[in-house]
Order: sequence, then structure tokens, then C-alpha cells
Amino acid sequence: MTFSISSVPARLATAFCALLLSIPTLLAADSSTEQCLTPTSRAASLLASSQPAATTPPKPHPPGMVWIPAGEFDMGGVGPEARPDEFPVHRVRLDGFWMDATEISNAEFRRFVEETGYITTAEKNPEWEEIKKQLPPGTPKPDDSVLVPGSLVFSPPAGPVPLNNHSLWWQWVKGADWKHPLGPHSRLSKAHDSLPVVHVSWDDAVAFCQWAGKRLPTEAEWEYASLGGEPARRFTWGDTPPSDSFVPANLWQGDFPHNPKTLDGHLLSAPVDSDTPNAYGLHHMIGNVWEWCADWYREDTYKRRAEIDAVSVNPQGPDSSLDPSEPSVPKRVNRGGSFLCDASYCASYRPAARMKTSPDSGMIHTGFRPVLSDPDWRRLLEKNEKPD
Ligand SMILES: [Ca+2]
Ligand SMILES: [Ca+2]
Repeated sequence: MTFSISSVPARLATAFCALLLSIPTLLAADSSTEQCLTPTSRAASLLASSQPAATTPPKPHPPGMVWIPAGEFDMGGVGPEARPDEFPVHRVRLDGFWMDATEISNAEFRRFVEETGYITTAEKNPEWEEIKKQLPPGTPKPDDSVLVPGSLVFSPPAGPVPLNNHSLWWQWVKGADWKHPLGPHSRLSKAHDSLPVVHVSWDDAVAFCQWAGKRLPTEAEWEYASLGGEPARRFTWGDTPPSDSFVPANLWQGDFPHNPKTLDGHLLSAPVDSDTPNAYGLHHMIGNVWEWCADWYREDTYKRRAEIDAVSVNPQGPDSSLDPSEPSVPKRVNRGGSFLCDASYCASYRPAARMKTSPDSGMIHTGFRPVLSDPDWRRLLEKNEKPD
């Protein structure tokens, strides 16, 4: 059971306009076009008139990817859920790029592992010398029995808990990794091929992208693509917050974190192509699993950016990370929210919502989707066409 995350009202308005325009004897085309436009689509049309034509590059197109046309948008928070690190809203201009239509699936990640022998972060022993850099000075080394491969798994408590302590629903599980999402007893089978790969660190995601000749999106590219060509707005689907009676994406329903209702049919992840895609053809940009971006996280990224340029062109993120709440832990950006997102906790099912995670951390609700510039795609084609 899946639900649409696309801009249905805008699509219906477009279809209605097309119907009216097909009856020229009843309505003059110019006036009917004006009357048909909703405030949202009117704004999009005005914006589009100042942007380069959305021309899709010539075929062949990279398999499984959709074209995100060049353009400008207002990057940053909209609505009461927006957090301080989403401000100031600032103007960003991006070149066009290709983006995977779906989050990377278990089947795709297995192919990478089988071809390269790659071992993910969660499958390796944690290195104390690296971990202690992120802990308060003097933190004693834990017993070696603790420093074994594992990852973070969602573990719902038996009853209501304070929401200011995530350790009450997150558990470090030895033996949890992308092949064993819930722990050693939960080995993946072919039946799970279409689910998004999870428990991948930022380093794992980058390794996959390099193998595929692709890269992770910048957070500007991710936010722009999630909007599906619409102006910046509170949610990708409009202004209505998700609720138990409105489930526009694979999120959390019920009381978080102890009493799930799974009204969208999924307690955890859903197949990567199981929803209605947005106008660009992208599935599950909101919800399902969080998606790694290339950028280092800084709380003041937008402030620093807005001070430099009126319009930021293809912003790549800061040179290093700084999260004031955990300054010793370098973090990369995640976007889009996950099947655990709920209004009572993080409300991160928004195009502008930013999350930050240490690049060596995999979790059961975190995956990724690569992007590719068109010149890089042409170079890849040329290289593959040359005989060895
Ligand atoms: Ca769900
Ligand atoms: Ca997602």
C-alpha cells in the first residue's frame, strides 16, 4: 500500500487547463490560460520565464536517471516547522543534472559489492583511535567486546518515553549491516531487492558513486530536485501537514516512537519505486529513507553563503563541518526525512529540512541516491564505447 508524494493539485489544474484549451470555440486560449492558473502554478510560470529552457539533453540518457533542468530557486525554510539552520532563505542557481529516480536499492548495492568486494563501514571493527576524536577528552576506551561491527537499529520502546533522549528508541546492534538490517538474524533475500539499501555510511555511499561514475548531490541540488519544478514551499505536496488522515509519503503514523499505526502500509522502508513520483520522475524524495548529500554540515552555511553572493551558483557546501551542539563530531548533510519522521519529533518531511550525521555512521533509516552531470555522462559514454 503506497501513497503519492507528487503535487496532485497542480497536476489536476494542468489537466483541467488542457481540457479548456481543447475547446477553442467556447474559450479564448489567452484568457482561459490566465484563469486556469492557480497561485502556485502562476508563480512557477513566472519563475520559469526567467530561467533557461528546460531542454533534456540528447539521448542516450543514463539508465534509471531523470533530468533535472537548470534553474533558480529560493533555498531555505518555509512554514512554522522550519528550523534556524534553514535561514536565511537565499537565491541559488544550478546547472541541470541527472539524478537517480529512486534511492539505491539492495539489488543495486549488491551488484556493487559483488563486483568490487567492498566492505561497508558497519561490517568493520570500529577504530578506537577514530572514535575517541569525537568523544570528550579522557573518555575511557570501552572493552574490546564492544568494538565489533554493528550499526544503529530502531527499537520501539514498550510505552511512551521522553522525546529528548533518542537512545530510548535507537539501539546499537552487533552484526547489523546492509545485509542484516535488524541484526544477524535478519538476512536479506531476493524478496528485499527493491527495498532501499540502509546502514550505509557516507563513505559507503561515496564509494558506490565512484564505482558507478556518479557522485552524491549537493544539498542545494537535492532540495531543488525535491521541489519538482515548483517554487519553494512548506511541503513538496503543498501546505497540508501529514497526519493520521493524510499520509502523502512513507512516514510515521501513530504515537512516536512506541505505537506505530502504519497507515501508509510500511513500518520501515518501502520499495524504492512504490510511490507516485514527483514532476521530475523522482520517487520517495520525502520519507522512506534519509539521503546522504555531499556537503559538510554547518549550522550557519546559509548565513555565510548569503553574505557573499546575491545568487549562489552551484554551491558546494562549506570546506569543513561545525555543528555547535557537537563541535567535536564532523558531520555530513542528510535530506528528505524517513519512515520514522513524525510531527511530534522532527517534522523533517520537508524539502528544506536539514539533518546532520557523522560520515562513518550508518542507520536503518539512511540511504542515498546519486547524481551525474551531463558532461560527466558524455565522458562515461565515450569511455565505455572505447575498446579495452
Ligand atoms: Ca510508514
Ligand atoms: Ca527518501
